[in-house]
Amino acid sequence: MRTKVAIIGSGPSGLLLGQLLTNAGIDNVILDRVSREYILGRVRAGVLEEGTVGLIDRAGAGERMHREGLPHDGVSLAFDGRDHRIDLLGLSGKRVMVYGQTEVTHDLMDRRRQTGGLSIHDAEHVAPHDFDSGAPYVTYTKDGVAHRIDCDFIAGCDGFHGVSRRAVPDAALTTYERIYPFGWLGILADVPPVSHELIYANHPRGFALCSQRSASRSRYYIQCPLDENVADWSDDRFYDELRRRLPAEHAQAMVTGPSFEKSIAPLRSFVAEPMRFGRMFLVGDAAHIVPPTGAKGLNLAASDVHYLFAGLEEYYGDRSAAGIDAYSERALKRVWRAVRFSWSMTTMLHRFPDTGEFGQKIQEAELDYLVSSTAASTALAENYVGLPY
Ligand code: FAS
Ligand code: PHB
Repeated sequence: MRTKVAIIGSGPSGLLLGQLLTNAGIDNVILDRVSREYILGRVRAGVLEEGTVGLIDRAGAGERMHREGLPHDGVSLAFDGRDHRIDLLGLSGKRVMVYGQTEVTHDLMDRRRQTGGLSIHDAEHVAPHDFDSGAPYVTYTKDGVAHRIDCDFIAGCDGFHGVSRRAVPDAALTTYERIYPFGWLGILADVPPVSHELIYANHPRGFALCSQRSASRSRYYIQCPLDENVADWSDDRFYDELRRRLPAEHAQAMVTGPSFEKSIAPLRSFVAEPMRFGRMFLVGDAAHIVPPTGAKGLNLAASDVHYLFAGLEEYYGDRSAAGIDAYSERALKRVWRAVRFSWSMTTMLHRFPDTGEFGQKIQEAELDYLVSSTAASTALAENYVGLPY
C-alpha cells in the first residue's frame, strides 16, 4: 500500500490531522493498535479552546459539538471557603467549550467514515521505518498478516506510550520531565453539576475540580496520593471528601449519585524536543504531556495539528517545505507556554507534601492576589482560554 501521510494513532491528534488532510485531498491512512470501541471507552479531557473548536469545525465534525457542547464564559477558583469567578469572556474576549474528548473522538471517527478515510484498527507491532530517508514506511501486522505502507511522511500521533518517539535515536532527542507527587481520582456520574461553570478548589486537604459533560452529567476530581487504590473509594467516600474541599454553599447543594466511571490519573509535565525527525513528526501526547489542571492536553494536540497540517498543505500545494521545516519550532513555542501555565495552575492549587502550612499560606496569598487583580486575572484568563496559534 502507498499513501502520502501515514498516521500512527487514532486519538484526537491522528483523527483531526487525518480529516484535515482528507478534506484537502491529501491521501492518508490511520493505524491504531486498539479498536474503535476501546478508544471511545476512554474518558479524558473536557474543555476545548476556541482554536480547537475551529479546527473541529474545519474538519466538518462540529455539528453535534455546537448542538450539545456547553459554551462557558467563566470559571471559578475556590479557596479559603469562598468562590471567586474569573470572567474569561470579559477579560480575554474568548470563552471555552465544555464537550468531552470522547465525543470529539466519536464525531471525528464518524466524519472519517463519511468521507471514506481509511483507518486500520487492532494493528499490531506498528513501526515507523527510514524516516530519516526520502522513502519512509510503516509496517504492522493484522490478523497475523504482515503489511507495509510506503509513504511521504509519518505522523506520530500515538500518545505518550506510543512507538514513534521511542523509534527516535536517544541522541537525537532531548526530554524534559516533572512528575508530580500526587494523582487525580476522577468520577463520572449522571447527576446535575454542582455549578453551571467549572470550580477549581484549593484546600488544605487537597485539590478538587468540579467539571461536567452536560446539564445532567458531572465530572468530579479530587487530588489523591499516587499509591491510592481506586477500589478503596466508594462513591460515598468520594463525595464526602469532595464536599470537604468545597465552599459550604456547593457542598450543601451537591446532588450525588452512582458513578459509572472511576479512575486515577497520574500527573506529569513532559516535553520531547524536537518534534520532527526527517520525514516523521511527533504530534500531541507523543511529544508532550501536561497535568490536566490547565485543561491543555487535548488543546495542545489540536494546535500541533494546526501547524503540521498547514505545513503539509503548503508542501503538497506549492511544493514548499517551509511550513514543515518550521513545524517543530512553531509547535514547541506554544507547547512550552501551555506547559508553564499547566505547571503554574498545578503548583498553585494542589497540596504538596513538602511545603506544609507555609506552602498553603503562600498559595492562598497568591490566589487572593490573583482574584483581586485585574491584571493577574486577565493573565490567567488569556492562558486558560488558549493563547493564539
Ligand atoms: P492519545 O493518547 O489520545 O491517542 C493516541 C492513540 O495512539 C491511542 O488511540 C493509542 O491506542 C494509539 N497508539 C499508542 N501506541 C500505539 C502503537 N504502538 N501503534 C498504534 N497505535 C498506537 N487532557 C485535558 O485537556 N484534560 C483532561 O482532563 C485530561 N485527562 C486525561 C486523563 C488521562 C488518563 C490521560 C491519559 C490523558 C488526559 N488528558 C487530559 C490528556 C489527553 O486528553 C491527551 O492530551 C489527548 O488524548 C491527546 O491526544 P493524542 O495526542 O491523540 O493521544
Ligand atoms: C474535565 O472535564 O475532564 C476537565 C476539565 C478541566 C480540566 C481538567 C479536566 O482542567
